[in-house]
Amino acid sequence: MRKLDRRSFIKTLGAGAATLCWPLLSFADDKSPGKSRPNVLFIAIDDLRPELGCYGSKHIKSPHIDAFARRGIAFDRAYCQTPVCGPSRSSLLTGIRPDKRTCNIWDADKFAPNAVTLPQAFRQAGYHTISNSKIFHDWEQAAKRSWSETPTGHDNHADFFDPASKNFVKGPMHGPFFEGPDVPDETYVDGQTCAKSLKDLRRLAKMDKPFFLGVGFIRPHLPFYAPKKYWDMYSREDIAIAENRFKPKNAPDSLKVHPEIQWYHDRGIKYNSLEFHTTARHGYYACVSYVDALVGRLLATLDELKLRDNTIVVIWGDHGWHLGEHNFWGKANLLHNATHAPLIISAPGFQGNIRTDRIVELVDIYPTLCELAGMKLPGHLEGTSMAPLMENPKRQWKKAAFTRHGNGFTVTTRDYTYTEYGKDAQRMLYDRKKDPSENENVAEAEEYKETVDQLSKLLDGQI
Ligand SMILES: [Ca+2]
Repeated sequence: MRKLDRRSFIKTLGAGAATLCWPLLSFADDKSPGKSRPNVLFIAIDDLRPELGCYGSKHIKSPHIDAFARRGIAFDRAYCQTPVCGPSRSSLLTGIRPDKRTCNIWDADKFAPNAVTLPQAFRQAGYHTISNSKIFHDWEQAAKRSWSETPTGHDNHADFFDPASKNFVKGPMHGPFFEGPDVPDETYVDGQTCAKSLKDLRRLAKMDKPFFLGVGFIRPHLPFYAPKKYWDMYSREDIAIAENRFKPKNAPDSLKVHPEIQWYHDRGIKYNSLEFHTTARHGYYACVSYVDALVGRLLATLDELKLRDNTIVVIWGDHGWHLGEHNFWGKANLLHNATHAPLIISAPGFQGNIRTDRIVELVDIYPTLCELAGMKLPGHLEGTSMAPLMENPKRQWKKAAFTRHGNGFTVTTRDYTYTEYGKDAQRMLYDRKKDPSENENVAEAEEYKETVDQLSKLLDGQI
């Protein structure tokens, strides 16, 4: 058999799965008038890992997202295609996987300059499309063709409002890594994004065509800035820190921590000290609860306007995050915590309060939304519509997800995370069934030789 490159293989894999499911689906009439199509509320939460009440985390206060999950389907095994904000979004929003040429490209214009983007496809289908704050990371040309109105940017996400924070400035863009002043929600950019989105919803509800409203929340992305009341939802002494504050045993040199948190001032707290771990977790959790409250307002307004029954709602994170596991803070690596993302979808006509443990990828969101809205799928898409899985969450589905970062290629299966790094052939295998925290790389262990061989072939598209 000719050895396909990874990208061709993955495309083939996706097409195969789609063919398998196609006859079971019912499509809306593609020529139906625009207003008969469902609206889309597309909520991106930056750097949110699947550590929420609805994902089984009892220590996190996320009541609004949890309530939303009870009305939709939660995907327990959703994976990004690259664990960095801009490239992940470029892939998701164009429906194209990162290849060697594009894997670290932040700018959707350079990633796939001619691709019909997800919002563009909806715009072409008669939707009014709006982007508030961070949907694309960089988007000048993509924005022109994707959105019906000029998008609001996300440049002021690091502004600080605690007067004390001016004493902890590390650079022109970087103040302290956390603050929690007693200010209204609208002081920070996410509160403003929410307020504008609520106004937009009221305006869109009166339009004679359906809408695609993209709402991008910046938090819990660094810096951990949230109003005091969200910090107060947690007691510092109750915050449990990561137990595995060490690099995985036998990890290759290619596995590196991303330094992002150290770009910000540490406020005198020693990096990776116990106090640092506790404080940083507290800040992340406060930001999650802040954004959760804003999500609650969006959904309450959707209900008030009686739009929920005709609106697809998607909540997604662009990748995972390390909260001190392995003494890592951030993304940009190929361990499970960095590639595993939250994804919850509710759609008219689909049962709520269900979840699936089948493997899906963020590149699947584009075809899914097109199908749920009864639109034709653009031919360039490399993901697979999850609509059949939403109908039957236990059906047979993808056996693996694929992620790239730099020269690293990762395949994630139900039980394993396997990575190969470039020409120097460094590799990592984590047996997540035995070692869910990924504390020991067993790629070179004799007992895993056969597993490595199989996963390597899977990565190369040979099986
Ligand atoms: Ca991000």
